[in-house]
Amino acid sequence: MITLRAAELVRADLPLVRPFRTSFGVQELREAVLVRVVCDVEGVEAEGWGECVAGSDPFYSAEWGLGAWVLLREVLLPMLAEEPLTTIEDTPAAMSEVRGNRMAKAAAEMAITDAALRARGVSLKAYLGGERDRVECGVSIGIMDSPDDLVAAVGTYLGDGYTRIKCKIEPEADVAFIAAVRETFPDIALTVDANAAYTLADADLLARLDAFDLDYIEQPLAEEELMEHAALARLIETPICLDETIVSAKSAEDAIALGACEVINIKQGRVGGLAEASWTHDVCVEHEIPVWCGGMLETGLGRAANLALASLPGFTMPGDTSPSSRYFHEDITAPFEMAPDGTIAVPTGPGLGVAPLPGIMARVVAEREKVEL
Ligand code: OSB
Ligand code: MG
Repeated sequence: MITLRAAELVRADLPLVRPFRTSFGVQELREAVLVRVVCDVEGVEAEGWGECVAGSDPFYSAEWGLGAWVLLREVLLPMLAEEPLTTIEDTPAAMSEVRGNRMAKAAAEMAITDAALRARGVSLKAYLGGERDRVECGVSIGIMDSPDDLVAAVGTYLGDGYTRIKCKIEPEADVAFIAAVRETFPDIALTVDANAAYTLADADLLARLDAFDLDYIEQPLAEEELMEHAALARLIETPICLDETIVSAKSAEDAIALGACEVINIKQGRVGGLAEASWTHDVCVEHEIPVWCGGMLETGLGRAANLALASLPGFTMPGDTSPSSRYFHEDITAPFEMAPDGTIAVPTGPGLGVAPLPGIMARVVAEREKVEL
């Protein structure tokens, strides 16, 4: 039995080492909404932390940090405290009355999972059935001012050891930019992410990317456009990878059945938590769809969860699981570091295996609120 005894919301503001430009805006600050819980786990009191992946504004997804904060405070955390949970896996069902709001739910689930696993001395990797000890690191590069700037940035990241390069694209910053990268680096694993910046009417333009041997093009069209992605898949050779569209294991199943994607990016927050992420993984494995772990500029807390997830056997492509230094001068946990071979170790300690460092939190916490349960 897991009983939620206390909960607190914390916002940590971490400046990014460089601005991150995408087709949905420029981000310079990670405003991470964190959930801290104290649970009674079979008589043992344990603390747990979760991170909400939502951004500062509702431009990537309908959800955003401030909305998640209010929902966690007013609805989700009080709902989870109503009665004890029999097992960790009961957590999503205990919130199922609330429609959508998957990123907020995922943050609460992560905190409870962390607390319960800490009390039991089990790592998240072991709990999820992870197999890898180390995970390959890709990097997601924001839109640059010119093809030359992008080539320079790619060169720097390759020098650091990243094993896959993903470039954000948007109309006017696509074919010429990617042509320059491919010409300079003929053999690298290269992908692009459009964050829904195109429409099916752009199919001819997107087909020009076929010349660059991309592993995939990520989310070319809008979130809801399942049929249009399936149509686009018939017009271009580059495999389509879906990100925003995949909000559950069921939606992955539907997208695969329709031929809307050949690759899937799993983000635990986007699909509503770690349990749903592992079910989504299972669907992909069953259909032989390669998966990789997406990222949302998380702090070390969300990063730890992503690494544990990425250690599952179906995660066969390098994901956006970059080391702390790609994002922040100073992370809130002990920093995740990439080895020269371009891999990061999956945490093995109980729960997430990392926790916020009080000295750093004292500098970066912008807001804190106790939740009335
Ligand atoms: O589309 O994958 C995305 C960051 C924020 C929101 C959406 C996305 C991203 C990234 C960065 O691409 C991935 C990362 O390194 O965390
Ligand atoms: Mg994406």
